[in-house]
Amino acid sequence: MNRVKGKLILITGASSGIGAACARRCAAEGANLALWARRQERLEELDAELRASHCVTVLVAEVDVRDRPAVNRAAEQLVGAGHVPDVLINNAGLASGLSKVHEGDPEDWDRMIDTNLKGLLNVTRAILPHMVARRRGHVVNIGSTAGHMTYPMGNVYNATKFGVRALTEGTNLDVAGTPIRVSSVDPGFVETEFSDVRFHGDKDRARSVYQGFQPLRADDIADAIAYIINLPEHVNVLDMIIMPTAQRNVYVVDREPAS
Ligand code: NDP
Ligand code: 8X3
Repeated sequence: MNRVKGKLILITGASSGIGAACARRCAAEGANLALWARRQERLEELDAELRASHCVTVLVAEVDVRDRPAVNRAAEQLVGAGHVPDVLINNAGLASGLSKVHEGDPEDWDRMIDTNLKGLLNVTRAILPHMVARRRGHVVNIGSTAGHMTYPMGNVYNATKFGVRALTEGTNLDVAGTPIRVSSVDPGFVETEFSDVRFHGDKDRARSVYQGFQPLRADDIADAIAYIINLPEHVNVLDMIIMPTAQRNVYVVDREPAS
């Protein structure tokens, strides 16, 4: 059943990967969209594509989730125009680097902690009060299998995603007494720009992450999110872990040997 048609869905990190796939999926179901990311030109291209193919309203804004005043301004703009999101998909996030903790670059740590944890908090703090005030809403945080199990050199990225899991559980407790739902979707390997970003643009290294097996596609995660946000109001998926079949845990993957 389609329960999102006509609703407003705010997606952070909508300029690529999972966020863009969610935007396409939600627009196809008739939802109106607010799309945030830093790359405004990517958002504008997506906006044009969605408007051409679906009869929905799309509001795009260049927002760096690390920039709390910018997040607050963008939220006030939305809410001030009467657009309180029915669903918030806290998707913006990244890994930066892959090193032993005693060899890591503190700039990478700041980038991950500021985006994955503080950025998610900034957006939640700006939007959730409006959901609480009208006693309606659903927050979907994108965590990771990296938030359930550490892997070698994952250290700080793992810590941020363990933190996202704690924030999902904590936020769910904090909205007790309201009908608001808080969910987490925790994917394993999804082939997006994620590894390009992690390896600072080293495309060969990024490609090697997904070689020899069938990783998830961003659309697979958008499907799962669409399932969760279309459930009736008395049903909340607290945490959904989704892995490629070939991935058995965070670092055990059945890979075909290179020919
Ligand atoms: P992509 O790199 O393709 O997309 C990441 C998105 O986050 C981009 O739209 C990017 O937009 C946005 N973003 C990054 N930093 C900021 C910021 N400071 N402010 C606003 N937006 C930002 O990767 P994915 O789609 O794979 O990643 C989406 C989420 O999924 C992340 O939270 C990631 O941790 C999580 N995840 C990914 C997995 C994977 O294997 N790919 C597995 C498990 C979880 P822009 O650069 O334009 O700002
Ligand atoms: C992204 C998946 O395993 O590369 O969260 O950390 S992993």
